[in-house]
Amino acid sequence: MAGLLERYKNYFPITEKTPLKTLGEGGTPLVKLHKIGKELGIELYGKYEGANPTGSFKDRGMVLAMAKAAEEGAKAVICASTGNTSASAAAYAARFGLKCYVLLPAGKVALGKLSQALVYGAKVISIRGNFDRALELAKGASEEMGLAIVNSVNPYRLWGQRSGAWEICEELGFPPDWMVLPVGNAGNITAYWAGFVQYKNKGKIKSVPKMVGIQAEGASPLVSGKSCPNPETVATAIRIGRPVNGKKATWAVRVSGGFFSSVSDEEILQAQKELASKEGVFAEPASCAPLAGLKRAKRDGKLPKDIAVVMVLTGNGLKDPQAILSRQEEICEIDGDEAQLREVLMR
Ligand code: AN7
Repeated sequence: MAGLLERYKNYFPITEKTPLKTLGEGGTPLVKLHKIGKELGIELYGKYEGANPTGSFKDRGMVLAMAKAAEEGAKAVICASTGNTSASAAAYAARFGLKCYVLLPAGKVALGKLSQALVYGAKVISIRGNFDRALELAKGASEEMGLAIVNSVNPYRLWGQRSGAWEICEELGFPPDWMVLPVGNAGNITAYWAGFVQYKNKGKIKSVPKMVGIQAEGASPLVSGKSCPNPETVATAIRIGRPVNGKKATWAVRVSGGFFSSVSDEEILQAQKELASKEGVFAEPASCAPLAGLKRAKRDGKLPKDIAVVMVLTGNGLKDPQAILSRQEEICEIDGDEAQLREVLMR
């Protein structure tokens, strides 16, 4: 399958000099969630971004950011990350032949993501501090040392991530009524909105969905309107207190007629379990904040009936096995013995 850069050549700022490499990003499944949709009284879909090459939506933006960095002659890239950006940056840097530095909040990155950054050969630097501090350091170093920064302050990242919105319109044949995303640095929700607006301006769709952003209660600056100095949540991907794209995202949410809301860690983990056990779809905790948000909207009487809703399931559940195992009841263990097995199966 052609990569994103080939497929959307006419929609991206690509020149003859842009190297069109790919790892097969994009083209992810739009999964209809029959049971949960019925319970909520809506037509519900999940855009399963965990099917990207490094297991998250970051690959859509990273392929373009890395191609442009290579085109512009960069030798090395840098990013701060709660995990997924670092995994994606490390993989695409390897693919494009660039050196990669990643700054991670010490002890707060899911194991799958950390393993990825390491195996793809990035130089991993663990920062005793949170993501927001790591990003300040990365920005400073990028300016001082001339490294290309591949966080979502890089406009190509968000441009590439618009492709998720385009795929949804193409597959459904229409834009959804609501588009619901988990929000950390607020880049993806901004990118989706820009993607829908671009398609509307091209005459490909007639309307833009209401953009709905869900944050974790312990890291919800866009709900409270105040930055959050000590963000905390089980959804470490969105453990961010000062979203760099906060202003743009607030604008997008407002003009689209959507809203921001927050959900507790307990609701996030409950939604994760529900998505996996009722629909067979395993997404990491942050990715399940949208479902928790929809359930809350339903309880509060704010969810209209029969609307078409798409949630972006931003990252693969395998990224963070500890989120499951630390809550799992003890696993049934027996000897290699037929009688014992029979006894268990009859319970
Ligand atoms: C699974 O990797 O910020 O609101 O450094 O990994 O665009 O930040 C990750 C963010 C949602 C939030 N879901 O997206 C990083 C990082 C998952 C994520 C988000 C992230 P933005």
